Amino acid sequence: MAGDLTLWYDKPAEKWTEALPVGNGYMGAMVFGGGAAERIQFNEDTLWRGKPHDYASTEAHQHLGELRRLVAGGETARAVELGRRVFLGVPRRQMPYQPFGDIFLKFPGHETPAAYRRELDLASATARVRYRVGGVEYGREVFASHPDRMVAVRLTADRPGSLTTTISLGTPHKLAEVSAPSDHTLVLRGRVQEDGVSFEARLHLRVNGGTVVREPTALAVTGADAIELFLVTATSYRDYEHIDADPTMRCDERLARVTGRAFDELRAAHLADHRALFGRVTLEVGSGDQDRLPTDARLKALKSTGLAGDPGLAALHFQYGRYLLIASSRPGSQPANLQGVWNELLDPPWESKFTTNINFEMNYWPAEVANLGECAEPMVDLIDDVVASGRRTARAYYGARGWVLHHNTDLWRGTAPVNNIDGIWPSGGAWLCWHLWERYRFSGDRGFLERRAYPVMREACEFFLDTLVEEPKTKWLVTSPSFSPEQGTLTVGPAMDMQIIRALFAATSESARILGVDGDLIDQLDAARARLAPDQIGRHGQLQEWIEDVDVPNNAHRHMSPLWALYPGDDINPERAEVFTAAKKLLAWRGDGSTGWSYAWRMPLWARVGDGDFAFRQFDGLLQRKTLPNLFDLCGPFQIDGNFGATAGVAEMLLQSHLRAGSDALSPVIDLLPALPKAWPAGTIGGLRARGGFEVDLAWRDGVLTRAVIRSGLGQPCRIRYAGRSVEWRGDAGTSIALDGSLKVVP
Ligand code: FUC
Repeated sequence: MAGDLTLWYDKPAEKWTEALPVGNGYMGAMVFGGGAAERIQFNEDTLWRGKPHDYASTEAHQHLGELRRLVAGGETARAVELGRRVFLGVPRRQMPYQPFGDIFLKFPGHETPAAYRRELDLASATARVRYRVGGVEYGREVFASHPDRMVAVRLTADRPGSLTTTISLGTPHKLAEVSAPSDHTLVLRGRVQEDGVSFEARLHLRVNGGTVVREPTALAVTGADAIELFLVTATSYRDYEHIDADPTMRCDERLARVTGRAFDELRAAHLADHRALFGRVTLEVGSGDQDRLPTDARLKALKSTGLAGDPGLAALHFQYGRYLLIASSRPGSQPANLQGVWNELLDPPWESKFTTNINFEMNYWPAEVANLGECAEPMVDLIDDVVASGRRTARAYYGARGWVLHHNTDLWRGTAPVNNIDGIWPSGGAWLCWHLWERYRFSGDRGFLERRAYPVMREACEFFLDTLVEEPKTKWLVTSPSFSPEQGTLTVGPAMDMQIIRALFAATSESARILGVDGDLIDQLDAARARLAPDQIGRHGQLQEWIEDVDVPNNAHRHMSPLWALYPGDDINPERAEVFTAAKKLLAWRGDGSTGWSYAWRMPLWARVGDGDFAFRQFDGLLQRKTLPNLFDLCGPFQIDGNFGATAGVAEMLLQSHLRAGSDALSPVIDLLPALPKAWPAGTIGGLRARGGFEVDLAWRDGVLTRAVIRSGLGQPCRIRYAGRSVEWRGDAGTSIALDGSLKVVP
């Protein structure tokens, strides 16, 4: 039915990519739902290979001059050879995120369950399984509680004494062992490597009725009425420079909070916590016959109906992105990595780290607009770490002040270039700064700007003030050496760098003005900004990706780097008509997506140029071609960025607030339904956020806005626009205004 936010299936998951994810920010778990054999694979976000380590090569700086000379002189092959030899991190690859372990449950006789259903209910963040065997209905319920930092499992049967199962723990790690110290505890203890992170998981068992027999590494329960399991995990990770915490003590503490409390009480705490975040945003864009199908069948049916034929699935996918962010990124946890918090592989694709030339940032695109601002806190914390390690890299590679982060970081907060020469790209940290500035623009939180954002942005600026070089022909200031992610070869001043640095300098200078500090720096930034290589329009009328006009028409590369200033940036907009038109040309050249995230990036980009139908086409492509049965996004393999990017993309189709009504950063132009696709003629969205502390609810019919409610959180002025009309509004903090489709005030 419409609005039912449930993924469901009529058979167990066979593969990991069919299992259903739960998470509490720190821990993730994948529920398979097998009849005779249940597997719940779990993770903890601080379990990584490696140990505290600085990847910066201390000799790199000696070669910077030569590298720059080779790049500037067009001696690319030699530059590439030198770059690879002397300018990459040590070692060249960062460390991978690790799986933790598995809970296994065996149910003899349950090989052919009847009336089977497994589901993930997004509104309650609960995975459930139910089926019948021999006239008994069996149920399982799994949730990951953020307030109690554990995963809870409850097994039930509708006839007393019917639950018989063997419970064990497993792990893919070699240096680990499982024990059963009591008839209500299983312990998994180990290390990732001899000198690396140590870990412990504790599974606590509570049974109603029946008997428990302790085996060397398992607990066998016979004839119980109900069984409850509580899983806590811990590692020795304290921060990126220390791995000396005691996982046993941590497990003791975590378990002590849980063991004395009733399941219902723990569940109530979980529900209250989850609903407070998840319930802030609602979306309805219609319903159809496919609402009645299991989720995997729904995905397959798209081949004949397209996503337009299943609007309920679009809404489900949008909310799934919000669900996944809540489950993988909470204050105090690690941020969502390439796989969020879910990973079963010792060698996951791209090490499942934080890739900053698009993927990591995309994870956080929905945070502010989709009303989950606090879920972005782990990203802000990570930024503080990479400022510290990035200072060392700035010195070691460039002899510069400030801090730099290249195109990847990991648990150890590596900031040096890694992997290959495309890692020699200095703008990852500056892109992260954009998120700090945007967080201020959405929240208006001056304390955040002063204490968290501005100091970090100022130091990022210092790095570029020290390292930008003058391009000899044009005299523009450019980055060197650099790379346009992940195309071409070593270069200077690719459009993306210049756009990100322009945005950084502008935001930092404006922040300094708001805070009334650093007058000299403001002057320096404004002067340098005026000399940065500008957005250029090439001979085909396209926005140029590089300083030279060498773009190849219809290059459909997955990366949309030169369109950064169109989205997520805001500098390319209809007020700069020529550049805006050139950006559209390049966007059209890029065509449809390829990887999941590249479909997802095209969604907000097309929304920014007002083409809801083409944005929708990318959403459709993402779901038809790059989505797994559990609605996880595919890059090639599973990679979560496309889930988050699509959620941000849908928001961007329905509401935008990039421009300003005047000069104040907190006084936005709020565009209502700027890119509504024909596929969604009627619908409602509630609770999206606009910059300046606003919250917006919209309703439309026959493709036309019928009602908008805008609530002001900060008392800032705004201009509200729709279909060629606009109205100015300034309401006190806490007040709201309701408008009809002609923007007339209505009750
Ligand atoms: C970038 C992308 C790849 C992949 C990787 C994690 O390098 O170009 O497609 O997403 O990150």
